[in-house]
Amino acid sequence: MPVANAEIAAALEEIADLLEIDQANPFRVRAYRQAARTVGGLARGVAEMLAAGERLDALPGIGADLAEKIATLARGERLPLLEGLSGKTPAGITALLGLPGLGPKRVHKLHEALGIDSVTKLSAALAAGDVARLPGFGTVTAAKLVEALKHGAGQKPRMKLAVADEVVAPLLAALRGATGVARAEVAGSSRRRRETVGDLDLVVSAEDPRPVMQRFLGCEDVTEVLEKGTTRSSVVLRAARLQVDLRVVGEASYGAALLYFTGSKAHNIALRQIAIDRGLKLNEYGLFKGARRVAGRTEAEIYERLGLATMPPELREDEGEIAAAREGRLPRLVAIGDIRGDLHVHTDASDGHASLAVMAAAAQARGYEYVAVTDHSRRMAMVHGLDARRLGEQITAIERLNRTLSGITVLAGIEVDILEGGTLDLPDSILGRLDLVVGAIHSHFELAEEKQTERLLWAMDNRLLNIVAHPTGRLINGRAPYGVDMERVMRGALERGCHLEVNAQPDRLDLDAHHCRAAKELGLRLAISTDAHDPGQFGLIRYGVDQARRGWIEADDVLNTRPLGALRKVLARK
Ligand code: DGT
Ligand code: CA
Ligand code: CA
Repeated sequence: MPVANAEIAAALEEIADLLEIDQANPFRVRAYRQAARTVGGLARGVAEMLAAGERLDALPGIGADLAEKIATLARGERLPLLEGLSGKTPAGITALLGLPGLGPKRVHKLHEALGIDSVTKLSAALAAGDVARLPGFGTVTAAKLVEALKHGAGQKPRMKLAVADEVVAPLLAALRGATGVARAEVAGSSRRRRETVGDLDLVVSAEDPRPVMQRFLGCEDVTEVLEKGTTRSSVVLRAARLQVDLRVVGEASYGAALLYFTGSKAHNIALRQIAIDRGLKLNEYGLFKGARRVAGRTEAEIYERLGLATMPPELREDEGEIAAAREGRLPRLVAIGDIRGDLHVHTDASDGHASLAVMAAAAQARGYEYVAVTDHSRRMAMVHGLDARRLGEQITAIERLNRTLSGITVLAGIEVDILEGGTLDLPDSILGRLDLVVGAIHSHFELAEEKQTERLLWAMDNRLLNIVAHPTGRLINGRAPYGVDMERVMRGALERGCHLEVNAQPDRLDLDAHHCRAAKELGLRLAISTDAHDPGQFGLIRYGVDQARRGWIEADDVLNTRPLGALRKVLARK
């Protein structure tokens, strides 16, 4: 199976951590960290680049030795360096690095003096006062650590959904190919399309569980078997150390098992209560009246017996979906097929990797009716943001391109910087010539909430601004959202005829599902956009749609489900 870039980056990052704890040469540590960032930021898969005969040592900061190691990881092979280092260092110790005040030297010392090799042991030692007493630490350092641990520091970050998807597909393919397997699906948070997943839960139906279980445990990606049984097993996968749970059931229980392991836990508990109220019993084997199974083959028949309409996994969070299902008012969630165009796309005029024509062709190949080109504005100098002159040239180029195209319209737009005071980075004279203006914050993330909120409201006061891109600025596992009163921003947008974006980049997903739900309740329409930087990224729309679905969004709540004519009317901001 192709190894995901994120997995390779995680392995390189782990090497850097382990080298650091091992007190290796800092330059060597930095080289691995840099390489992890480089690989993590590539637009294409390393495996794919190697298959095309491209040289990895042509990448910035990657020499022959690193290129070789990256290629080994990309082939899914074990890396002796990593194995050697992990063998030397207890598994939990890397989680200690990066806690406030804990560099490699102190981690080393905690291990040597107090035998601390995990966050759990650190917590215990802190509670006992051992850390504060250790020379070179003291009460201040200890107090900071206690505070950080209280806020979830040191916990393994959850895997981004898009990375998990790359892992799921080949696993399911392997299981479906095993003897006797009738159905196989991923359940859990992955099926509910949460933005990150803690572990994977696979459900398989087979009358004889042995062949599929054997195939599962024998997957080349498995590095550790946590639990091994006839019908249930748990393993840890190699590079990203992701846990995967497998449950094998008979056909008659498949729907019940899928329902149970899809969750969420809160949804399950609510369903079980409804069953009890009807004198029934619900578990992962079926819905039972006494000893007789009355449903279990499919999820739908179980919901039906419980008096509920079947609902998509994205809604199953016990946040009102059960009442809605009972009363027949479940939303008809937006689907990928409803999307008629993308409203946030970059070209090589700024930081995209492909030309205007190539991006337009890719949008057309997806069957889109329109695509908006929205390169960065001049403030983003490091990515060659467009000034008024270059934007004028791009508008002309788009007009020319549109004359050669049929079936798709390229809209002229911009992702204009929202400056610190809320003004836009380009004059109205040029913005007014565009089909749409997307605005975004790329600086001064640290402003106080009141200021940041007003900055966005002022920006939206400009009648030329249509959509605020990635409205909170968060990066999943990377950067907290900036402080902003999103409810005020949403109300402000609604009053002004402005809109907010659901950015589909897997590390953004911004707005998130809860914001989507809040927007829907207000009646604020959203754009779901990929922010594509190359033609391959149009497919990321799925991730935006999935989060919107988790937020109960229907097609009509989305700007870019509209035909071009209707979209233009909305964008006119009359
Ligand atoms: P994750 O893995 O943290 O991203 O989240 P999930 O939702 O995949 O949770 P996980 O893997 O712990 O369990 C998978 C599903 O199994 C969960 O969504 C619902 C079900 N489940 C797990 N524990 C319980 C439980 O204690 N009670 C009930 N009713 N269901 C449970
Ligand atoms: Ca899970
Ligand atoms: Ca699980």
